[in-house]
Amino acid sequence: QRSTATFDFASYHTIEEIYEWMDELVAAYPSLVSKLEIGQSYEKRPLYVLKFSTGGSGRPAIWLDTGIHSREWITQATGVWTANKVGAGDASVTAILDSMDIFFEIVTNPDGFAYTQSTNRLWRKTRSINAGSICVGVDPNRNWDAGFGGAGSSSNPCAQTYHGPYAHSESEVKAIADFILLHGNVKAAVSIHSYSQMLMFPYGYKTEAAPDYEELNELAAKAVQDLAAVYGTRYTYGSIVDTIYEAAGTTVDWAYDNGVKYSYTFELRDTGRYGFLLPASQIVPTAQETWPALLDILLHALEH
Ligand code: ING
Ligand code: ZN
Repeated sequence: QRSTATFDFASYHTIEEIYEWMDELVAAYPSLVSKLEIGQSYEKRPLYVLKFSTGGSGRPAIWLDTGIHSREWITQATGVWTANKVGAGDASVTAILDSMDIFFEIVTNPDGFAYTQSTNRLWRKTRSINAGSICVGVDPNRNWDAGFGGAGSSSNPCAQTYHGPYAHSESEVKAIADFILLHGNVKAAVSIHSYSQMLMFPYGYKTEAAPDYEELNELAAKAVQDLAAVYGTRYTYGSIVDTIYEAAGTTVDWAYDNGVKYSYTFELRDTGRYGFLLPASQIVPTAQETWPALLDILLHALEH
């Protein structure tokens, strides 16, 4: 197949290369994969979502996103590898695709991603202009309507965790929120970040345990065990607030509070040696080890 034959999954790619690869994936597996545009970024780039579906109508769905923080390059790269794996119809996903659709946004913050390639490799936020400030951008993982503006987010436009002027002010965030609400039957949402080697679930905006804490925690334990079985990479897991820190306005808290029971967020490799500048030699191993953990979550969502 064209896309699998010529694309180098072991390298980091530009936004143009990734967009081109998406079209090749659709061309290679047209009966399974299609490309939707769910909106536009602040700088008017398209917000593309790959849809994997074997048919049916109104099927339950899985939402996956990578790259909402633009500098976390291992996530978009893992997204490409993973979407290819799903597209190629790996036997492990057949059962899922028999009854569920998968929606995958790989370049979730395209303006930020372009900026990491042109100007500042460590850019995290969106690129929206903040009225009354010389500082640019909003943290798209603090902009969601879930404890918006609370602890672990900043009201300072110059901060890396600036929550923005109001919830869903960022078109990149609003497009996903609208998509998930309009769809109405999203069973699992997995939002992929780096780095720290963690698998987390709600809540981040409050210390209270989620109503489904026991089930989410057990599933996380299994997922990190299966991840470690591949290359011995150790992940910690638990609620966001217990595992990393209090953080208001995050993707998975919003998803959970809006009916997506299996809402998880990964922090991929590493634990800080290379941090955001993870060598390209680690792309494929990172994606390979993440795959069984992701499958655990998807299969659990399928069965429950
Ligand atoms: N860290 C995340 C951050 O947004 C996180 C940690 C992820 C918190 C998901 C809450 C939910 O601060 C990175 N590296 O982005
Ligand atoms: Zn992040």
